[in-house]
Amino acid sequence: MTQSRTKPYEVVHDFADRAILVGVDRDQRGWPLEEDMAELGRLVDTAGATVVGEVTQRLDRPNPRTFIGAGKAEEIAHLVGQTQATLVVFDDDLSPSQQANIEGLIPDVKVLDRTALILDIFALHAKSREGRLQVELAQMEYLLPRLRGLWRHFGQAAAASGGALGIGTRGPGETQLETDRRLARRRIQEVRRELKNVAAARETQRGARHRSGIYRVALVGYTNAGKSTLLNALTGSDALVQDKLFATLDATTRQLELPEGRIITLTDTVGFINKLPHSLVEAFKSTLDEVREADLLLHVIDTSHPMAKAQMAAVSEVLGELGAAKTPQMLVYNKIDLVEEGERAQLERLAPGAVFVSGARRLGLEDLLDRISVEAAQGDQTLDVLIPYTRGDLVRLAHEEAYIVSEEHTETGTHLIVRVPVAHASSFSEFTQKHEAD
Ligand SMILES: Nc1nc2c(ncn2[C@@H]2O[C@H](COP(=O)(O)OP(=O)(O)OP(=O)(O)O)[C@@H](O)[C@H]2O)c(=O)[nH]1
Ligand SMILES: [Mg+2]
Repeated sequence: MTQSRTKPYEVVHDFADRAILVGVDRDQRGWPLEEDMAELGRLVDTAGATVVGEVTQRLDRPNPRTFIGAGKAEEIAHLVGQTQATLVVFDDDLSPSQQANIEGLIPDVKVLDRTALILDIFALHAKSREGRLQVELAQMEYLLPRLRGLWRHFGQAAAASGGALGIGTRGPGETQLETDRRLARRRIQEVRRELKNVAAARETQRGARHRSGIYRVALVGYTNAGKSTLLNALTGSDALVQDKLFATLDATTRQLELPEGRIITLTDTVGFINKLPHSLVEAFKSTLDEVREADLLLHVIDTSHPMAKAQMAAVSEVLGELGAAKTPQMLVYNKIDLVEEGERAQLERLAPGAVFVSGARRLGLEDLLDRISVEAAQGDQTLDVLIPYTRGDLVRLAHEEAYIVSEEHTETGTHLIVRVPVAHASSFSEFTQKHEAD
C-alpha cells in the first residue's frame, strides 16, 4: 500500500443516488486507474446516479476481508458522512463475503461492485422480452451466492444492535435463506426454459437466412463506439443512438444492398466493455449467436477515445470468449471526424487493412461498402451455366442470390455467367459448362 487518494466532488444536484467510486490500482493490463475510474464514473452516470466522491488505493493484492485496506474502508465511511452518499461502487468484483463485510462497516449505504452496476444498467435498458429474460438470468445468478452474505449480514447487524443472536434472528434467517435459494434456483430454471423458447424463434429466422446463403455481417465493438450510428447510416434504420454506455442490448438485423446489387444482412449487437461480467456473456449467448455465426465482423472503434487501443483488446477478449476469434474481421475506425489528420495517417500506416469512417458525418461509407463487397465476393464461385427453359426456377434463383455477369437467351436455354455464393453453387452444378475460380 503506497499512494492513495481521497477526494470529495462538487455536488451538482440532489435527487439521484449519490455515489462514491472506489478503485484499487493493481496490475491493470493497459488500463491506467484514472481511465478505469473515468469509465466507472460513466457507468454510474448511465445508471442515473451522481458521482460525489472517489477513493483509490494502490494495493498489490486485495484485502480478503474488505477488498480495500481496513484504513481505507474507514476513509470511505468518513467520506460517505461528508458527502451524504447513498451508494458506494467498487470498480472490481467483490466476493459475497467482502461485500457483506463492507456493508457492515458502512451501514445504510448500498454497496455495489462493477458487475452489479453493469447488470443494473442492462436491466434499465432491456426492452425486448429476450433481453429482459437474459438480464434477469444474469441477475439471479449473480444474486444466488450472495443470498447467504445478505442474511449473515442481517444477523450481524441484529447482534450489533443488541438483538438476540441465534434465536429469532439466525433461525428464521437460515430458514428464509433456504427458501430464498430454492425460489431463486427455481426462477433460474424457469427463465432458462423461457429463454429457450424465445431463442427458438430467433433460431428459425437465423436458420432461414443461413440457408438462403445471404452473406451476414455483424457490427461488434466497445460500447459507445458508434455501432448503431453505422447501422443507421448504412441501412436507413432508426436504431437507438445515445451517448451512453450499453444503449443497445438487442441485436437488430437489417438488409443492405451493396453497390453491385448483392443483398447482405447487417446486424447491430450489444457493446462490450473492459471486465465484462462473464455471467452476462453467458446469459446473452443466444443474442450473441449473431456474432458467432456472422461471415464478417466489422470491429467498430471509437478512434477519438484515449483508450481506443485497450478497448480493442477488450473486444478481442470477449470475441475469443464467444468463439468468434477466427471469424474474418475488418477494423472500422469510426468518429474519424474527431481526430487530427496526422493521427489518422499514423493509424493508416499501422493498420493498412482498416477502414476510416464517420457514421455520424457519413464519411467513408462508400469505401466501407466497397470493402464489404470485396470480402463478400471472396467465397463466390464464377459459373458459366446453360439453363434449359424448363428450369425457370434456377434462373430465378440466380437473379435472387447471385450476381449476374451476363445473361443471354439462346436456342437451348438461358446462358448465364454468374458469381454465386458457395452455398448455392451446387444448385447449378448440373448445368455448368465450365468452372473457374474467381
Ligand atoms: N463525432 C462523432 N460521434 C459519433 C460518431 N458515431 C457515433 N457517434 C456518437 O457516439 C455516441 C454513441 O453512438 P452509438 O451509435 O449509440 O454507439 P454504439 O456503439 O451503438 O453504443 P452501444 O449501443 O451503447 O454499445 C452517440 O452520441 C453518437 O452520436 C461519429 O462518427 N462521429
Ligand atoms: Mg448501440
